[in-house]
Amino acid sequence: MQTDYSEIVHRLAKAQKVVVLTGAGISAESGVPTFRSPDGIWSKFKPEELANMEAFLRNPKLVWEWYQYRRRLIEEVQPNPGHLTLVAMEAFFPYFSLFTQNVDGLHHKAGSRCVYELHGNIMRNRCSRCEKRFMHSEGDMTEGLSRCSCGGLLRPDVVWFGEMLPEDVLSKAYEDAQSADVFFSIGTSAVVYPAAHLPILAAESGAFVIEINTETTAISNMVHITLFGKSGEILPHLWRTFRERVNF
Ligand code: BV8
Ligand code: ZN
Repeated sequence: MQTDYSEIVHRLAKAQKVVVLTGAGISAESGVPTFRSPDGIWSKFKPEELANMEAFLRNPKLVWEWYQYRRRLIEEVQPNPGHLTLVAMEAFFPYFSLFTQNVDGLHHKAGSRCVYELHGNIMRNRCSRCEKRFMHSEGDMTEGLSRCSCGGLLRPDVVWFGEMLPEDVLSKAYEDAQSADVFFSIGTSAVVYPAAHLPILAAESGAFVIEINTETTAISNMVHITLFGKSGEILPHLWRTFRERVNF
């Protein structure tokens, strides 16, 4: 069934500002398991058991092993056509920004420049006292608690539950969501806040909101269009259609 992209093409053709939010779904076709799908990485554990400071202090070995497992997996994967299409879109629009909840670094690896990491990056560790960052290969630790030279506890440089998102990134995200002409929500179940608030804020502020997902989500009833399917297939197809229509 041929999807009718005419409304989307029309909106994109006159858009000055295009803003994108991505979640784990955009990396699924690269082989990175999502969080909440049945075979997702949280199917065995609950986020509360792993992605928070209390769990880390209670069982640092388990949490480090979970991150090391994910890091080894992510080091082997490549961006997929969904990531690559967003790189092409960034080059086309007068203003384009990409906010990702993903910590896998695949947007950077694909070549996106205007990427903001809402939840940090799994390939870095951070000192919980002086905030110094280390690439994770430096002094890997899966045993116990390791410390920075300042004595602070080292931890993965990601945002855990109950932790604030990077202030500068979050305020930029709110600013862009409120002023976008077109807002894409791609591959996210839209259950984790404050990131999940961005498409809602965009819709409330007058943006045309397009969701791309393999299933309905918590925001499907409030976006303008949901394109059901894999982002690695829909994005390249949509972009090809757009370029033909505006013969760009
Ligand atoms: C904060 C980093 C406050 C670590 C992550 C009750 C109500 C509302 C909010 C809360 C609440 N109780 C607690 C909260 C706050 C909490 C929250 O939102 N909880 C939720 C679960 C209810 N939020 C927080 O704690 C945040 N901080 O609020 O601080 C505060 C205030 C004052 C002072 C101090 C603090 C911090 C949230 C960040 C947590 N960190 N990750 C790590 O990765 O290890 S969250 C984690 O979930 C990832 O970042 C992930 O990106 C994010 C969202 O998940 P998704 O990306 O959407 O992935 P998911 O698997 O869920 O969905 C994938 C989707 O893709 C699916 O829809 C699927 O259908 C689709 N899909 C699959 N394949 C494809 C596809 N789509 C397209 N193509 C495909 N091929
Ligand atoms: Zn330190």
